[in-house]
Amino acid sequence: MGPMPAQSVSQEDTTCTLAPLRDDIERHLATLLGEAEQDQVSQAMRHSTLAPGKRVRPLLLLMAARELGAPTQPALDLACAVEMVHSASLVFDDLPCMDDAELRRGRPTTHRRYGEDIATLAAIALLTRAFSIVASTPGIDGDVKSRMVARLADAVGTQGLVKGQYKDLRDSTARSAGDIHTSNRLKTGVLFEATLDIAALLAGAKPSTRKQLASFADELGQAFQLCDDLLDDSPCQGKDVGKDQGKTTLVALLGKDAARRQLVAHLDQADVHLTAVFGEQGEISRFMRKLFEPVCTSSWTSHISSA
Ligand code: GRG
Repeated sequence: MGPMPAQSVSQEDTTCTLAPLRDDIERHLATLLGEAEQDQVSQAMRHSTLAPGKRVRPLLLLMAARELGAPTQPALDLACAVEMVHSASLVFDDLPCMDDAELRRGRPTTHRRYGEDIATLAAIALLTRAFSIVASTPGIDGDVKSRMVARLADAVGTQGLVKGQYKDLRDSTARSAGDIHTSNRLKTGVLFEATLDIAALLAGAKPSTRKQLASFADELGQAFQLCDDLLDDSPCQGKDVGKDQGKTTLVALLGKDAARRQLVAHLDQADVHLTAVFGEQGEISRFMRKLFEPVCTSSWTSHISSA
């Protein structure tokens, strides 16, 4: 396979057939983070969240909810809540005490634009707003909402993003492939898993469906992180280049070609779990193909298209 295009997982690639869903997400995020509040923290919340991200998590939630037959309006609230959690994690991740990044989603990072104090407050406010949205979404049974809140909290906490970030900050040199797998699962897979489980809970899906979706999320998380590592030295991703230097990533451990092969293997496995739930050629499978097409070998895309 030739070199990967710099814009390999760009907004255009991922959303050309999903424009209406993406528009719903953008509009609803803007409403939830309303212009009415003009203080610096609110501006910083909008700066980070309304910046052009790929919206992978909210799109997955909406597509899964739709395919599982869940109601649309609560799904949109929940999708935006998950994106706020993700956005908060990026603001924290970019802080000087963590990755010390200058650029995110093609814009100055939130602390570069508003200062570390405001960025920290904005990330905390995004996180608490997200939980408030989940807890107060109309049209969902109270017990189901509690389970969603717990699911999201667990994905953030000491067995989720926080642990993944800790391992990345303090434990990212001289790692084995197994350590990297764990770290990638915590940093990325667990939030995908919570995202899809929230859609499944909203739809009242059966345990076997939730299990398949959790396995899909794990494979997607591994593929996503491999993709991120492969693109670390690539400009035009809208974020700092070369942030993985000094870290043991799978790309550093195995080389780019083997890392790409692993990426394809994770995507193949991801599709097996998706197919078990939604059948062949479901909407999420097509989305996955678009999302990863530019970084994958043709064998993966033809495998999916002929499935
Ligand atoms: C309290 C929420 C919270 C987190 C604290 C800082 C931290 C712990 C975790 C950060 C973990 C982290 C940065 C994971 C990386 C996840 C990832 C793959 C980010 C890139 O996601 P994309 O490509 O980005 O979906 P866009 O910008 O398109 O949304």
